[in-house]
Amino acid sequence: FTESMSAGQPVPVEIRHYIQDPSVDQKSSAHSSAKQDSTVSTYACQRRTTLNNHNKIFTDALEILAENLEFCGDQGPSLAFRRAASVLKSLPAALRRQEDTQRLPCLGEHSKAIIEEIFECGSSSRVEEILNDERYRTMKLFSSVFGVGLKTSENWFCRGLRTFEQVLSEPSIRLNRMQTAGFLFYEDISKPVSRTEASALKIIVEEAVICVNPFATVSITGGFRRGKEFGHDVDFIIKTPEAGQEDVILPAVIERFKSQNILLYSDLQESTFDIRQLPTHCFDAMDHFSKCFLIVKLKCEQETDARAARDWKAVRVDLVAPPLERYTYALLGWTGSTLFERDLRRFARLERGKLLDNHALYDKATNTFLPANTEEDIFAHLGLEYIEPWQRNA
Ligand code: DCT
Ligand code: MG
Repeated sequence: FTESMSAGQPVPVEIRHYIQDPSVDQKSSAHSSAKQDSTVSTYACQRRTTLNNHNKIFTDALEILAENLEFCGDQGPSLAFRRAASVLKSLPAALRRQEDTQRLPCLGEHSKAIIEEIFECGSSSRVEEILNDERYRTMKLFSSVFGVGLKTSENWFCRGLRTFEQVLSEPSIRLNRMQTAGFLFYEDISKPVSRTEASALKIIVEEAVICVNPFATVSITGGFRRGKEFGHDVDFIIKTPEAGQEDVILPAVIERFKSQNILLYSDLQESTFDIRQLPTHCFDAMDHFSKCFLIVKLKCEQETDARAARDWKAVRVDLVAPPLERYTYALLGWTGSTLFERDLRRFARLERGKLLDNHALYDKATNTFLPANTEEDIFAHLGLEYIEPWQRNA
């Protein structure tokens, strides 16, 4: 951990947890003023985090530090910075002075030092250094390609590669199908998808789904459900009216997109869901539902690229089709944000002795699965105040 930091840089200390009595009513955290900061919960699922971030100057800096640590494989310390940023995102106002950080949870010495420097100089020298760092810049570039993860990015970096041109002209590199599509459509899919584009896609997905099953419904999930104006993809969850129909729907949607000549890439992952294997104890892994990762053509009004002379834009779309009785857990999981979900699961396990994932909620004390028809039911089982999707931007 120490070695991963550049020489001479302060080292983040272990993040302090100001674990609260979970039975304490968290109502005040939603409207906390600086005076009430001691009530800010250490769990993101007990904070209301809208997109109205009053502390962007600090959270951007902390998230760059987190990202850089992720690129170095230091997941633990990275998470500490993500948590620190998340706490600041939930505050009802901007920090005004360094002392405002005193009673906030999840802010370690290192995060506080970064905030202090930003107060004093307007920016953090460590962050500036990272932004100019060759490894950071290259990892950021390579991992921005669909299908290129951190391992592959690091491999390419360690081999001395620095640009897409170098990667693509390196004879020993064999791209897989996903990476090939990632490079082919890079220009389009690296651009943010707008809410308007997401709504246009919803109509296309709905039309295809209804052709297969007129009673199935499509809902937007992920960042757009949390109210974001832009996303890196569009996530949809499909609800089928009867159990057992979820397995046929995605292959049929893919076939329909093919016949409409709008499918540019598809990776269908068939369901590996087995109710007998619940509860899972692996909460960070992908869920077992039928899902697909697509790149589709979305018709645009105006021609975006005169040279390409095309009237469409390539867009990344994810579809998930859980069994009907798993729908609520899947919807909650796919709505995110990632940190919000992580803390919901952590809270369930540590504070309530329950296991939550995208498939189910399990009570270890009674060895039973807890039923839920709505997301509100799940929050209620956990003894949490309901947090609306637009307040889950932790
Ligand atoms: N998720 C999940 N299980 C998976 C994959 C994703 O629970 N196997 C959750 C985490 C967040 C949500 O689904 C959507 O994922 P992303 O699209 O990566 O995140 P986002 O919040 O929608 O961000 P963006 O706006 O960039 O798309
Ligand atoms: Mg998304």
